[in-house]
Amino acid sequence: MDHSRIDSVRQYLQANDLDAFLVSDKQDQFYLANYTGDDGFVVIDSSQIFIVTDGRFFEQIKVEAPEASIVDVKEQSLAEFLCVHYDKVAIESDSLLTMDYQTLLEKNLTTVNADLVVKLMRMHKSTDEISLIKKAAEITDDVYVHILEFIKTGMTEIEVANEIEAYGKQRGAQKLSFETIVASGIRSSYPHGSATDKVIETGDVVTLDFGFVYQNYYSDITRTIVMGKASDEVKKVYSAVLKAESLGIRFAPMVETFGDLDRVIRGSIDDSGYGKYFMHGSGHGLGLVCHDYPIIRTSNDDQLESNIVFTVEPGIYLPGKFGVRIEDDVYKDDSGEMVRLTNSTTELQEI
Ligand SMILES: [Mn+2]
Repeated sequence: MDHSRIDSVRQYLQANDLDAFLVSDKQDQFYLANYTGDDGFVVIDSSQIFIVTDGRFFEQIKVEAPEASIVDVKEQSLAEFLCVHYDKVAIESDSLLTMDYQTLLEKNLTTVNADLVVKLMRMHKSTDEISLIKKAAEITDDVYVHILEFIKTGMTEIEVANEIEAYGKQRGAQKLSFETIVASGIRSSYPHGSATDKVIETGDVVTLDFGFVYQNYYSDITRTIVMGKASDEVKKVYSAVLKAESLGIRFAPMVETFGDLDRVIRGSIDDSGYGKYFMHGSGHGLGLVCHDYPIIRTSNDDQLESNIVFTVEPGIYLPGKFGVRIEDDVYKDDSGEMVRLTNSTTELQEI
């Protein structure tokens, strides 16, 4: 259990004149209380930590969170527990059932939405957290080197995805960050084309987007390759995406907010003439989930501070033709330098 994190929550409670904090998000429960049970709630007040759950998790709690007091939901529901002990509670809506929430309202408990309180804490990574993300990212780099050797025309996308997944797990990954994307030919113009039984053919552009989890921390990488020789149009689009990505990483220490970073990346794609074919955010935070806070889009005003790990992932998708996306995991260190956690080559690979 991380006391400085618990203290931050208690400072928030005090500053806002609240009695307790209901943690419903699973990753927040792990982050604050080291609890990994897939059912239950963590409640933090000014002096105690409670875990409200059922008997399946009691033994686990004794090991993971020995300082927490267990509340058996069979004896007292979450709503009853909160109403008996508190008047004003900060709640995370993430995994709170509407039914539980309604009971809280009926019992006249005052609630304050606190969805972003822990998410914002989680945004800044400790040295230990960064080294775990780096381990996860190193697995993706190893997989990419391997897959460049492995992939051949005549294989299906699913065969390639299976190899990516098996190799990553062999390298020590706990699980996949998300369902592996292998999108070839016209399918590469779908920003999120999961692998299918389509056969990879000569001339296909292939988008590989995958990631692995290492000790609960996520990585996420995308590379786009060509089977055979790249056409002039593919080369042109590829260099436009690569330029935008490199520019984003280079300028990140000089911009103020994540919105500014999005404008730099988007501006670069616009300048290359492909602006309308880049229809998603230019990156996202990375941590205990793959799409962590913040989402990097023009409207985001969060300061681009040091030790926030995030992805930079511009893409250009030409409908009916092909698509290119390049994605890396990075952060700004305390001296203001950008550090890359994924280090796979970004040079266009013609296989
Ligand atoms: Mn991503």
